[in-house]
Amino acid sequence: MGVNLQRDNGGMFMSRTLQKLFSNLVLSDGGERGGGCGLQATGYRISNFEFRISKWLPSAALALTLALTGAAQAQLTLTGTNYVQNFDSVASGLPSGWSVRTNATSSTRGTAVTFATTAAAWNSTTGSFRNSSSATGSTSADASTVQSANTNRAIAMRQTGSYGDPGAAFELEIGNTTGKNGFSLQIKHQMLDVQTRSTAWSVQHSTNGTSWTTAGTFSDPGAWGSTNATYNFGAALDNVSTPVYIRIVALSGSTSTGSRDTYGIDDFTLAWSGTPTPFVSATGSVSGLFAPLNTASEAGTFSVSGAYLTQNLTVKATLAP
Ligand SMILES: [Ca+2]
Ligand SMILES: [Ca+2]
Repeated sequence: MGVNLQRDNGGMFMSRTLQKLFSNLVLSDGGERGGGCGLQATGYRISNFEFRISKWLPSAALALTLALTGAAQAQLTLTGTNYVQNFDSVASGLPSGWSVRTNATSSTRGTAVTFATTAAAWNSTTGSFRNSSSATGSTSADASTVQSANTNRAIAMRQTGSYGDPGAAFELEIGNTTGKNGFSLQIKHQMLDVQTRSTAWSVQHSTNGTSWTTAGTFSDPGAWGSTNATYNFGAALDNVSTPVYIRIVALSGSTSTGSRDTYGIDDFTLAWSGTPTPFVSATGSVSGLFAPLNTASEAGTFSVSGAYLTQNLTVKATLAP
């Protein structure tokens, strides 16, 4: 958000706007001389200053949103208080922000690969990411025709010795989390075709695509069906102005021998808290500056900082009588 520096009444000094977006707002310029934010008066004594929230600038906010959208159309834009993805429309393609990848590692996102939108049977051994019937409300004995007809879909993948083992990843890219905090994820891990090999699927998050934090790992249960899991991301994804990534990834090669499972995810539900309370703080003081009439006073220096600001911050100098 921006900062307005305003003089209380009349005069010629200090009427400017600094723009520094997002949190950790610090005024580091603004004085006619000296460092920091200098207040300079002519013929007046500056007795105090105060902070107050000034008008919001909708045009600035709008421009920011458009710029982010234009930069990467594949990103998901968060609205409201949660994001629920049931994947029931994947016959038309992956939802906004989602990609499926191979060759992902602990420090890379890997390479986006094709998602097969045509419904595939759970036991299809073709190495692929694909549109599958969800395990929720189904039974392991469902024929492929029943699976295809099921309106409850999931996104799934089958690893092979040359495809996605290791390095398969389901990834969601979010444009930003500005003004949002306290993220948590609920997801259904689905074991859709039980085979003898085992793959561990890690739930990870990142704010840069290269440094990833593991929130939890889903180990092969060895049994068909859906498993609910919840992951708390702490403050790691709070109020981030740049893209945020969440993925379910096979970081290590499968263990044991024989065939590989078909694994999928469904009902990906991301929740967050409301906008955190804005706060401002100040260090330094500009009180007690004094100069004869028509003579510049000493420059006073102070700094203002804040976080989670949703409106401009106005710094106001009040002149003593
Ligand atoms: Ca579904
Ligand atoms: Ca297995």
